[in-house]
Amino acid sequence: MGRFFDSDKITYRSGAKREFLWYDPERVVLGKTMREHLKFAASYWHTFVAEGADMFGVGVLDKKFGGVDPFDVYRRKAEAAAEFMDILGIDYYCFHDRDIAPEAATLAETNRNLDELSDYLGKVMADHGKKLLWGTANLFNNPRYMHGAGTSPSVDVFAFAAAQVKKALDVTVKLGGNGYVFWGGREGYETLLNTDVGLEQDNMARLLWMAVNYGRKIGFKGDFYIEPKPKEPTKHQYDFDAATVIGFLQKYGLQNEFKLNIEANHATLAGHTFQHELNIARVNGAFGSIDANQGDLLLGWDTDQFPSDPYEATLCMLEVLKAGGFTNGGLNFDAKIRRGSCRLDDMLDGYVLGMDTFALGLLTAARILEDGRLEDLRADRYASWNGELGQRIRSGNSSLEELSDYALAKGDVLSSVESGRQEYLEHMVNQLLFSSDK
Ligand code: XLS
Ligand code: NI
Ligand code: NI
Repeated sequence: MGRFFDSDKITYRSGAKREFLWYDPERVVLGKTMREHLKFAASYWHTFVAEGADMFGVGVLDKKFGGVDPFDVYRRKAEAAAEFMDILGIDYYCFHDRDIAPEAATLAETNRNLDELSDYLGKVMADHGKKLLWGTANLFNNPRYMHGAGTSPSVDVFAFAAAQVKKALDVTVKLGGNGYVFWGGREGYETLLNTDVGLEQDNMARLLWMAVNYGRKIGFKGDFYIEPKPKEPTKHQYDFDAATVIGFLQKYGLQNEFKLNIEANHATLAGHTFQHELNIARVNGAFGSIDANQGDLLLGWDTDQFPSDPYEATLCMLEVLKAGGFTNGGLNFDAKIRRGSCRLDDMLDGYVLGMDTFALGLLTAARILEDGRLEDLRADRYASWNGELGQRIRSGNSSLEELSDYALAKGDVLSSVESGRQEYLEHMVNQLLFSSDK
């Protein structure tokens, strides 16, 4: 029994009331342990800060963890976080600056709070062998950011945001962070009637460049990420989806400085699958990290549920494996329990659900790759591109004239079109997912 959570360490098939059924951390899959593959992280904001309030009601969970004065509450959050991660065997955590220390009346005072409490957090996490996957600045909560931060019409607000990013980078580096995330909470617009999109996007890129230059100057060796999201809280967010962000990065010459942090629920809000977003990131060399959660297709907002769908997790892990696995990134549960799950220990069930869902996903994705049929079929489908004509087009040595002559000589090409065999492939995935000899 812990100090904060009523649970012993949760392990693989222990028979205890909470156990992992698939997540066996030291099991080796395709040459690496499951723990190394999955690199699970706990999100500080959902897990140790948010108390379950929504637009219609107050919180239902007490996350003061017995603390009374404000600093004591934040210190206890750090201790509770380490205990929670120990129980689950989670190695990494992620935070916003404002999750770990309270904002004060002036920026100087706020920064002092952050210095003191991040020292404490760093010490607690180091004592427990926990590592920082990424840090970020909360540039969306405070009213000053109502019109945006890096895209605010006010240069003063832009400057304040820049100061906050500087400090958040300092803290991330101090705590040994492997990454730094930009999620553009209010970087978007409500109406074009009052918005200068061109200037706002240029300014956002300026802030990103400043962050890169400063981060590298102070010795940040990790990855910078952008986390795409199409809407909420603003009607239209500039970082709509992976493709939009990649185009933005290229326009401003930032493509070698940033990777993407792909969130499942943001993908579905953009009208894409999680797999699609990961795939677009991967094929553009921008795969970085993952915010693991799950939306509800009947609801139009970021419900941030714990992932429970092994099929989705399989398709996700297939992309991760094909990207060569995580380097600085990992699998951060940007997820919260439902408001009706009103006991602190319900959070353990949420994480067990999410971790086991991704363990199943990893095991099945590895089976798909080992089985080889899916990859072979895909390769076959494109085999003509390895032929003489295909090679010439690929090397840039063909022309419309040449291809016109070729097509005219053929007369028609319908006979060269093969079946896509979608149903066969879907059945195969089910077979690999559910066959008993896993
Ligand atoms: C909100 C985002 C946020 C980021 C971090 O929708 O997912 O939680 O991950 O600022
Ligand atoms: Ni997120
Ligand atoms: Ni989100």
